[in-house]
Amino acid sequence: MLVVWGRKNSINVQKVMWTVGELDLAHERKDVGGPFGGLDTADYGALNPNRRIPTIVDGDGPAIWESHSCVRYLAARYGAGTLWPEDAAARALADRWLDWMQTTLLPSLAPVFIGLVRTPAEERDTARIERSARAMGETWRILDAHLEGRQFVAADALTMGDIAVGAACYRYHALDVEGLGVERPALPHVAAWYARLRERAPFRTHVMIPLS
Ligand SMILES: N[C@@H](CCC(=O)N[C@@H](CS)C(=O)NCC(=O)O)C(=O)O
Repeated sequence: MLVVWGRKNSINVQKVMWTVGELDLAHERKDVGGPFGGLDTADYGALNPNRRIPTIVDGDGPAIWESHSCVRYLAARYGAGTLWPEDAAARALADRWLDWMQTTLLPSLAPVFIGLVRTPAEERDTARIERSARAMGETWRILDAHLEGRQFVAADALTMGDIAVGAACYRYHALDVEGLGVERPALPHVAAWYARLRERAPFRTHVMIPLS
């Protein structure tokens, strides 16, 4: 049995759960982290010395942590030819968007998300949030240009490359839904791709979860 540790409103857990859902894998998810606690126990530290979520263990396999390593493992093991493109060049296209999310998109999303969602209104640095939102808009434009003429980031169908940027895209849009809107540039190709993601039941179930 596959076991996933992590509360369901963590973006990093959502990437893993969306992957689990796409692959229709039998699993058990354990609520740890955030209000559930449980990351400071000796047992959890033995699984994941970073004391972060997610962590997964698949049957007798080792503990795997780092959300993108979890996504890659599940895609490689259970999604060869679908989430995990078998051709090395095609796979590199998917892989690079996983890395891009971690190294480029996330650093630009985090100050906006933390500033608006995790900071009480009276403590918000509005000028900094607006500056960060403009910079983040420029980052999204890179993905928007890439998606022109494409259905998904690396192929005509969903691959692991869509997972991390798709989870981030929900957060980007969910800020509006929760009345915390930020200025966004026109992103027509991201919008069309995001509409395609929203057609998928595992995306709606595991990613489209209220932020607060
Ligand atoms: N680079 C790690 C980051 C993991 C991380 O920072 N997870 C956050 C949740 S999104 C966490 O564990 N926070 C502590 C908590 O939820 O209690 C990954 O991608 O898995």
